[in-house]
Amino acid sequence: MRKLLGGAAAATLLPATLAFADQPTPWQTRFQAPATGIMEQVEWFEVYTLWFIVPITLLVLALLAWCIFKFRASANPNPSRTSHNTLIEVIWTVGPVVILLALAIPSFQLLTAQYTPPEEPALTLKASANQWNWDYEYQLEEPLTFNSAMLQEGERAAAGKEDKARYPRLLAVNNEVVVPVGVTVRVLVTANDVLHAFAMPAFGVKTDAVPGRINEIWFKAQKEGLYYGQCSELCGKDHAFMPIAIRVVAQAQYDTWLAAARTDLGGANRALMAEVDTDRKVADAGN
Ligand SMILES: [Cu+2]
Repeated sequence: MRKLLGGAAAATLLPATLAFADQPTPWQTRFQAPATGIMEQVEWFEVYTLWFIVPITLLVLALLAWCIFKFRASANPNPSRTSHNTLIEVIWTVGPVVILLALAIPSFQLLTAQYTPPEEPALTLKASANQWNWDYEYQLEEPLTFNSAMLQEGERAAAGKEDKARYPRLLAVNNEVVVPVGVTVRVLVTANDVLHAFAMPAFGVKTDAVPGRINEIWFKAQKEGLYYGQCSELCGKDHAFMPIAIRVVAQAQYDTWLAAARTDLGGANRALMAEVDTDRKVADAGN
């Protein structure tokens, strides 16, 4: 049911071209298309909550308008002295309790799910925030570490990232995080200097990056693509310029990239880009 609602909402609200890359679009008012089951649930819960918020707001507005009109001084010069009404007092006590329960139960279920990976994560990444870039560490037998910073306009040509639709200004980075599709990934988030936050809207994850402390989140990306997020805690003058980019690829592509990245990260990234961006052009042409 939740998946159905989430999927239907995503299909109607987002153009098909976003199937590959998830990033904010101009004048966007809704969420980015969900790429994880958690984000589908977040989207479902948001719509579910609106079914309470909108009618309550309209009811209160209508009651206010009715009272203002009907009981105005000119129409109602002698106000009633009524001060109690048992029935209405029971209704306005029990009603909100029922509404709060209906909101709290799915809310706590979702919160629990967000902190409970469905299985032991196959891959653990450490993301350490700096003013104003990210250090990533793949916690493998032989760890892989690299820094990821916002792509400068002057670096586009050398990096082969001239396509601004795929590598948007202020969101594209020099070195993307690469993870395999359909795999549960644990992310340990911390910071080296001040408070930052790791946020990836399409995955439904966001957590503070706190110096001296590790916060754990997880995601399981269900579709391949290039996903963008940003630091979401005001961390200084370049807070707006420390994006997060995660490339979700097939397991085989990930394995190839990982093997190559150990010796030549730039080369591994370019090879992977050439492969997935070509696939994408072919798919676009076919549409
Ligand atoms: Cu930051």
